[in-house]
Amino acid sequence: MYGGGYIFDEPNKKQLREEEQHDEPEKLAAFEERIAKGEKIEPGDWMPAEYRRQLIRLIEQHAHSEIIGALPEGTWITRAPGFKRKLALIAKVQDEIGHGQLLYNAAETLGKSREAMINDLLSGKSKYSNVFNYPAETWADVAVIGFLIDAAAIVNQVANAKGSYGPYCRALERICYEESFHLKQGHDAFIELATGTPAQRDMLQDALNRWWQPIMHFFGPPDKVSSHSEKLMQWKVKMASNDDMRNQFLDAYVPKVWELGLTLPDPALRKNEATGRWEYTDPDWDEFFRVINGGGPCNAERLQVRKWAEEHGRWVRKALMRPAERKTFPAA
Ligand code: BYC
Repeated sequence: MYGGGYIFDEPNKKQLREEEQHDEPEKLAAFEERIAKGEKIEPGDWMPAEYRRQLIRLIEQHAHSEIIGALPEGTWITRAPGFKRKLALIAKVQDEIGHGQLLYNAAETLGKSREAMINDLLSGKSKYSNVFNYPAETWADVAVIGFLIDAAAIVNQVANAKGSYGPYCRALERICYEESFHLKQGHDAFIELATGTPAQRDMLQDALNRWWQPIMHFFGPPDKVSSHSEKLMQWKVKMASNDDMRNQFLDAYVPKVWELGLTLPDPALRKNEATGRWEYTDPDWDEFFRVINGGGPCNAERLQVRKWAEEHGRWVRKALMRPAERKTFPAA
C-alpha cells in the first residue's frame, strides 16, 4: 500500500451511507430542479449518493489520466528536437501534472482522499484514459498527442466545464486555458513535420495511422453501449454524449488533417452533409475494453513508473507533512 502521509481523511463512508438512506424523493426532486435551472452544486450541498459516486469515479479517472498522460510525452523531453521544443514540452508536461493536482483537489471535495485515489490507481482498480497505454515511438507521436489528443480533450472539457458540479467545472475551465496552449504547440509541431522533408511526413503519417484508433476510442464507447451516459447527462455532469463529442471532434479536426495532404486510416471516414454526422468504420471496441482493463501495450509499464515515483517521493511527503520531525537548524 502506498503510505503517502497526506492530511486528508479516508473516504467518508459514513457520509455516503447517510446520503443513501436520505435519498428521499423530495430531496432528489429539489436537487434535480436545481440542476435543470442550471445551478451549480457545491461540496456542502445535499446530493444523491449516486451523483457523488459517479463524480468521484469520473473526476478521479480524469486526474489519473493527467498524471499518467504526462509519461508518454515525458519520455521525449531529453530527445525533443531543439531547445525551443524541449522547453515547450517541459512546460506542457509540468502543466499536465498541475491538472492532475487540480482534479484530485476537486475529487477530494466529494469525500475521497488523495491517498485512497492514488492507491486505487496503483492497484489497477481505477481506470485512466485508454490513449496513454500506447507508446510514443517517435517525435511525430508527440506532435499527434499534442495536437489531436489535446484537441479531443478540449472538446470534452469545454463542454463539461458548463456542467453541474462547481469544483469540477472551475478546474476544467482553468485546465482548458492551458490545454488551448498545448494544442497550439502540438499543432505547430504537427505542421512543421507535415510541411517538412519526405522522411518527416512519412514519420507523421505513420504516427497518425497508429494513433487514429486510440483517438476514436478516447470519447468512450458508442452511446448504445455507454453505461453511465444517460444518468450523467441527466445530471449535467456530461454535457454531450460520447458519440456527439466524437462527432464534434471529427468535424473540427479531420479537415485540418486532410488539408495538409495527410490521410486517416479509415476509407469509410466521411461527413454526411445531409445529417451533419460523420460516418466511419467502427473502431475495434474489444481492443478498447482490453486496454482500459489493463491489457494495453503499456499499462504495466505506466503503473510501474507511477509506483516507482510514489515510493521514491515518500520521504518528501513525510518531510512536508510532519515538519515537527524535521531536524531544527541552530539559530543564526
Ligand atoms: N479511457 O459509460 P461510459 C488529457 C470507461 S487527459 C478509459 O461511456 P463515461 C491529457 C468508463 O470509465 C483527459 N476508460 O463512461 C493528459 C466506463 O468504465 P467503468 C482525459 C474509458 O465515464 C496528458 C466504461 O468505459 N479526459 O487530456 O460516462 C497529456 C463505459 O463508458 C474511456 C477525461 O478523463 C476512455 N477513453 O464516459 C495530454 C475526461 N471511455 O468506470 C492530454 C473525463 C470510457 O464503468 N471523463 N471509459 O468501469 C469523461 O468525460 C468520461 O469518463 C468519458 C467516458 C467521456 C471518457
